[in-house]
Amino acid sequence: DNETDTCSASEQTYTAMVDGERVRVGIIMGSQSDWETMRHADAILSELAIAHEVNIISAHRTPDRLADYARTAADRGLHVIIAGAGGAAHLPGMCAAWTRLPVLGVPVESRALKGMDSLLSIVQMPGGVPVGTLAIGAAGAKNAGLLAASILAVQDAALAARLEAWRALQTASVPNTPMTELP
Ligand code: RP5
Repeated sequence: DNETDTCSASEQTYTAMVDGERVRVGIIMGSQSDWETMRHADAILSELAIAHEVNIISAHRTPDRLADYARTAADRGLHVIIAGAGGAAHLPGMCAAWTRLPVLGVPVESRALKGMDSLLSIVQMPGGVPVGTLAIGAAGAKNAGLLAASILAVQDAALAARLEAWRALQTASVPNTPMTELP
């Protein structure tokens, strides 16, 4: 682990600590327009008190930024990267090409093809460079956050307890029977 507060990559400076915690998860997205989807990953990580960073990185508009980010990610102390993109969504795959860290891909719902283009672009990685692909849209972003938490929880007992508590609350919130009369 890098012991300094920040780590300079060639182009950008990334903060290594948030609220005294080392940043373990990086959320990246191809465009500002992806935030509406990717905010659900950000929200779940915040809920589970997992220090994380959020950046806009486009595989085709900012290719050097991507290479820089992904190649330095492991040395900067990240454990998981969540990458969301839409359309010809090569961001997660290109990110995975530059790092050995687990990359979770979130297909953002595109206007033209409703995210089927994003899904197929992300999920169909040829054998050799994996991307763990989640569902299209908000559910996928939320589950990417939860999956990142599960991965980190393997080695972090306090986080494992928070994640189990989160799951227990979710279970408790499901009623046995449906409300048959709508308010
Ligand atoms: C992709 O193109 C982004 O991930 C985004 O989902 C999509 C559209 O981007 P904008 O035209 O809204 O910037 O690169």
